[in-house]
Amino acid sequence: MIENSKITKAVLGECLISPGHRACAGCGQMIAAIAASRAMGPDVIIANATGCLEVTTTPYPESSWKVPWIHSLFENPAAVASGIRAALNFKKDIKTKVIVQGGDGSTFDIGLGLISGMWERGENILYICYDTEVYSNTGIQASGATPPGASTTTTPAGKNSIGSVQRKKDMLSIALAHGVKYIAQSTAGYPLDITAKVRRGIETNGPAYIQIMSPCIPGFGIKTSEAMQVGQLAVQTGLYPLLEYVDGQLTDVSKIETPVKVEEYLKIQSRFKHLFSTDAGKKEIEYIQSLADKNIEKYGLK
Ligand SMILES: Cc1ncc(C[n+]2csc(CCOP(=O)(O)OP(=O)(O)O)c2C)c(N)n1
Repeated sequence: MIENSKITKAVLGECLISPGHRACAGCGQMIAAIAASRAMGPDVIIANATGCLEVTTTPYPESSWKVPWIHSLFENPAAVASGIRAALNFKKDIKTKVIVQGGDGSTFDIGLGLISGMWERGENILYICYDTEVYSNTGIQASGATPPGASTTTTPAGKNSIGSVQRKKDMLSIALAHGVKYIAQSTAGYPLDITAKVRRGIETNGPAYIQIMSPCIPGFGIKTSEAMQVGQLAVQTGLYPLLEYVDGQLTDVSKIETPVKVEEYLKIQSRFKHLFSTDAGKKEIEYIQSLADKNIEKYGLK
């Protein structure tokens, strides 16, 4: 169903996360982070935002990470990474790569100003956003990445509510507007695609941004076995295409032979369950289908 030459070209390196972490069973973010880490190699320093990935891998004084890793605040890993990069540059160390990891709350919302500064300065830093489409760590609150129609603890579905009425912020366009050299999108449904893209991001001499949809078991309301399937359906519907931009040009998209209808993606997630029982919900499903159709058109996915 998915044609992507990159998927078969990933070179799997060592996984940098030890098995002893505390993420939920089947966590999509952990699947994505493990796949990302396989592209990083040993010469790397990671600045991590507050969020599930930080909390589940580094309960003080333990760490699951096999590489230097620093946590500061929810909002400032981009600035911390800038400082690390500046220190490495001063030491003439260009071999060591600097990576930021953050959730969508950190990336789309609270850390955005400092990310903007980092990109404005054109720094040689790879930023990876694990997009769970909510603030997972603090109890599934809506973020700027929450899609329309999703029920969250701050946008609960109910008699007079169809869930979130906000539209997902277009972070890829924000990155493009900053002239970020390498921009890519992937999902936890395609770990080899993630590994291949993180490798390209690391090899980029300049700012790189990779956004990975990472299904959250409680946030999406899915079974512990379903994170990869949901990540694949997100791609196969056209809602979350696998793609790459290099120097502002769309250079790679994964084609979808026969797009899957969004209902198939929505119906296995309890955050969208309410959409199937009311007329307003059915209208919202049509709207979500129109978003997928727009992507299919915009990126030439067929
Ligand atoms: C300034 C500040 N505001 C709020 C918090 C509380 N907080 C910690 S983690 C978190 C949510 C993280 O969400 P996200 O970035 O999406 O990562 P995820 O947990 O989903 O991986 C929040 C709101 C904080 N630590 N600092």
